[in-house]
Amino acid sequence: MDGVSGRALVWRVGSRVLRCGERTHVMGVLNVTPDSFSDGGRYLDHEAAASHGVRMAARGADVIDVGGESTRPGSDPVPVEVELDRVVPVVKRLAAEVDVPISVDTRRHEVAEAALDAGATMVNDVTAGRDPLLLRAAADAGAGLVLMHMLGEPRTMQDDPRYDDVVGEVGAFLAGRVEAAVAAGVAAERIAVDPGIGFGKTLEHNLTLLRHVDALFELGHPVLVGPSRKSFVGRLLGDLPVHERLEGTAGAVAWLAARGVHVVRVHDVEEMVRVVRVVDAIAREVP
Ligand code: HH2
Repeated sequence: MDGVSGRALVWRVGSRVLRCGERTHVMGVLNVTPDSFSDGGRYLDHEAAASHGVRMAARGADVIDVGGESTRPGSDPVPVEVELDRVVPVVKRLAAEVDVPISVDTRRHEVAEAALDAGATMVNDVTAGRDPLLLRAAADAGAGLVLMHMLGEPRTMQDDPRYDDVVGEVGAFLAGRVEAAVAAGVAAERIAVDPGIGFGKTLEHNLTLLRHVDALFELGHPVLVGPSRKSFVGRLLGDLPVHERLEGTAGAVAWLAARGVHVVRVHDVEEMVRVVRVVDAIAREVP
């Protein structure tokens, strides 16, 4: 199957090597925010956040992604001090308590630097390194780096997004951002790419990107996709609210795993680990 042709792909993250061509890896989402679209307010307390991170690792997450700023459509940026206060203590606790890489979901170099100092070994940037100092911070730390496509800003990104060829444009953007990251000193084998489901895309754009996700394998980097509980799932199921999108998310995750996508970013770790284990067993030959 073409979709699994990236079998040999590895992703270097700090001192670890994720063999993400061999099976679908699962990144668990930990939002330390009051306003994230699906779990806002649940893990704002550091204790609750850290316990949830530990639970996700125990349930099979390969990476825990800690974020302190919602980037949902219409959201406003939070002050950097607020983001630091939310994220850094949780990263520090988790880095000491779990044996999987901790990622920081941020677009700011100050937060990336502080989280990397606190024990994170990956930076997940929804702006794909718009802040050049963030790329430098990732390079200096030898961190893994996720470069995601977004059209515009969270505040306005869903106001009539347009593309002539969404798959081609997203792919070309990501190729350009990989070049920028490498120019800033990030080793190529530390970089993963993400089409940014829901970030400046209509329902049809999201579906087209998912349908043709294997086109991104040509970039030669691990491909990470975050379909979890997103509005396209709700829309397809008669406007289901966010907490009723588990099965729809499972459908998208199963599709991505069957295509050979390397990492899925999800909220419901236990359930989605079960989904990818079954799909991987069917779709992938044991090496
Ligand atoms: N989606 C969200 C946030 N960060 N990072 C990557 N690489 N890919 C994604 O698809 C992605 C992401 C949005 O989801 P969530 O974190 O649950 O919501 P919020 O931004 O409201 O905190």
